[in-house]
Amino acid sequence: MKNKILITSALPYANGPIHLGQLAGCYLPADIYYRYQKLRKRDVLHICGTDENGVPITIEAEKQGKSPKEIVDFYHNQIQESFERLGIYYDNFSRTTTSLHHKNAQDFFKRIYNNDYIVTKTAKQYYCPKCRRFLPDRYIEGICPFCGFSEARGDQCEDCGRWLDPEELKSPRCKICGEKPVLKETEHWYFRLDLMQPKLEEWIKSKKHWKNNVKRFCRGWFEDGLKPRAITRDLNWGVPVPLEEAKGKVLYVWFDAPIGYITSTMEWAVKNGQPDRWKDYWFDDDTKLVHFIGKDNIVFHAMVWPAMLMAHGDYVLPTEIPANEFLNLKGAKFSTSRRRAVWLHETLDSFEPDLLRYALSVNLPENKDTDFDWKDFQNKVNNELANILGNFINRTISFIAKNFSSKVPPATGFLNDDREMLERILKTKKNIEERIEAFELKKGIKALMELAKESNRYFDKSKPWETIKTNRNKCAQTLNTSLQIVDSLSVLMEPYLPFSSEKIVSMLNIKRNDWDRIGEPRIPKNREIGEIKILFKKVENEKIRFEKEKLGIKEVKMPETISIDEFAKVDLRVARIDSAEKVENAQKLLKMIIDIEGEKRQIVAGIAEFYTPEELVGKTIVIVANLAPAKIRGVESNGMLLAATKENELALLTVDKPMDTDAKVS
Ligand code: B3M
Ligand code: ZN
Repeated sequence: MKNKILITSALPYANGPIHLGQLAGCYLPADIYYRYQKLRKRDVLHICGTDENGVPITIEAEKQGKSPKEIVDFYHNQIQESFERLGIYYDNFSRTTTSLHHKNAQDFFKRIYNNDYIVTKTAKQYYCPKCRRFLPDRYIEGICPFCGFSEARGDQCEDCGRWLDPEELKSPRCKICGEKPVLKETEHWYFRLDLMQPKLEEWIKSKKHWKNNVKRFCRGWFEDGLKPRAITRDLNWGVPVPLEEAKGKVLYVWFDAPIGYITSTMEWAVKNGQPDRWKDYWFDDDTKLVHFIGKDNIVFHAMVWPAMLMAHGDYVLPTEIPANEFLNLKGAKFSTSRRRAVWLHETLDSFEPDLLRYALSVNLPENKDTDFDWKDFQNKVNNELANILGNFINRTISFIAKNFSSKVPPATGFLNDDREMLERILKTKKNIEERIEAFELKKGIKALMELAKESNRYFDKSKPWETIKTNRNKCAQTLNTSLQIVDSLSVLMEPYLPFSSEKIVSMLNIKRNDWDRIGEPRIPKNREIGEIKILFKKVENEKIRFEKEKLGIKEVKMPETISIDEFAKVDLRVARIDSAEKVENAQKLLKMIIDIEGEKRQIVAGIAEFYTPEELVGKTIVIVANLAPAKIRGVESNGMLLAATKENELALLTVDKPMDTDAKVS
């Protein structure tokens, strides 16, 4: 096993607050992994910072009518603060606007330029005649040529994750004014990714255990063949290209950003009074370099960045890239720039950090996209965290407080059940170790919850509330064992639930146990335990309603029930539309002649905006046949057709297979 572990989390753009999608994608998993490695006493660093260059920032600045500097200063602070509140710990949290970073990025560029991996090319680039500017990256949007997503950006399609050249977009438009852009010549510097393909391919082949999403993505790229890519932009915000002849151009943000990992490590070393310490990580093959990212960053971390590192030559290459899929917001993607999200800082105003850490941990999108839903959050907190884990810890400590005057009862003799529980702890510990090392963090927290469930069963089975009266020795042993379990749980949960772990440690009134000693009974008898603290407060409906309303989600109220007899009063029938025509002077209405069991009837419906008369003829639909006839705009309607409706949408209910019109609907 490699001795040093350098963990990085993708540098979030300082163009908006952090949302839950980003947290589940990389920041929380990275923190869990880091905390675990710390508990194992490994030489580990967690490095991050805000990504403050490039178009994502300038676009936001323009949107808010502020300078890019104001934007990055504000969001850098906000992001850093909200990470701290959630207990996401970094050894250093930097930013890519520092002069050190600018220098590093420029030196990196010069090095690979001198190594002949960068060439210049004059190419046509989109220019907006109305805004009178070139349109790099996100300044242009259009339809993705690969997946058809209609809001693909000039540099990447958010939906399928591909790295795009702006010329590839279909129906391109200027993001600022919506105008159709024109192509104009400009000179740029290109990174010769094509030269790196053989070496990259061989390197990725050696990463057999990598996650499928990463391998699959790279394979697709190699099949298409790597091409030189422009790594400079016509923009006045970012790291200036360090060449005389490139005045007014900056480095593409995805070129400088990953170099930020190196800068942030350097900054850490300086802050710790050992300015050369960063080299121990970046120059030594004994470093396990782990990049936590979301799937939209795969191409940059698994292909472009390693290619840059190879072209440079001095640094270690990534060892692991545990890329997660997306946590979606009810089926669609979270988006910072589109401000469609549940924000971390707001969530922390309402809920304790560990509640959120738990709900996200058990729902991490490790192998497929998952959904965030407030009701589900409530269920997880109340039914799992509070009712299972919290309950076990609480009942143990309260029992001791009440029946043993808050003094740890002595171990009077371990019985089989007690021994079994101690073994279970060791098994769970091993399981969690394996799962976390394999980046299966969700399985780790589930294993912990299983142990908590088992512990509740043990408590129930031992019935201390009875033995306290009948066999005080046995009761003491049960509580002693339970408390040793609580002690172990407090260590095992630390990577996931650090705040609660801390609370338990203070309730137990003892220093946190070493990971390696988990499962060994160690709490001395008669030790006075500390004050009882509520670990997990249940989430009330009211709060969930409030959060849902913030997202514009109305609670669906199910109507009152009816009896089968009442339902049977409605005569639903299958009908065929024989003819249809518009109703004069009523734009929304169509008049139809329908056939029910050979009987012809006229019905009128407000569906003219959604169907043409021609489309309707021949359709087999469902109608309410026994509705009292009515006149609509003076035209008689004898029945009502059924349709699914929503704002601005309507779809007729038709039958799934051919059916004669003598069929009843039931
Ligand atoms: N800022 C993209 C993102 O926030 C980008 C990551 C950079 S990591 C070097 O998803
Ligand atoms: Zn796409």
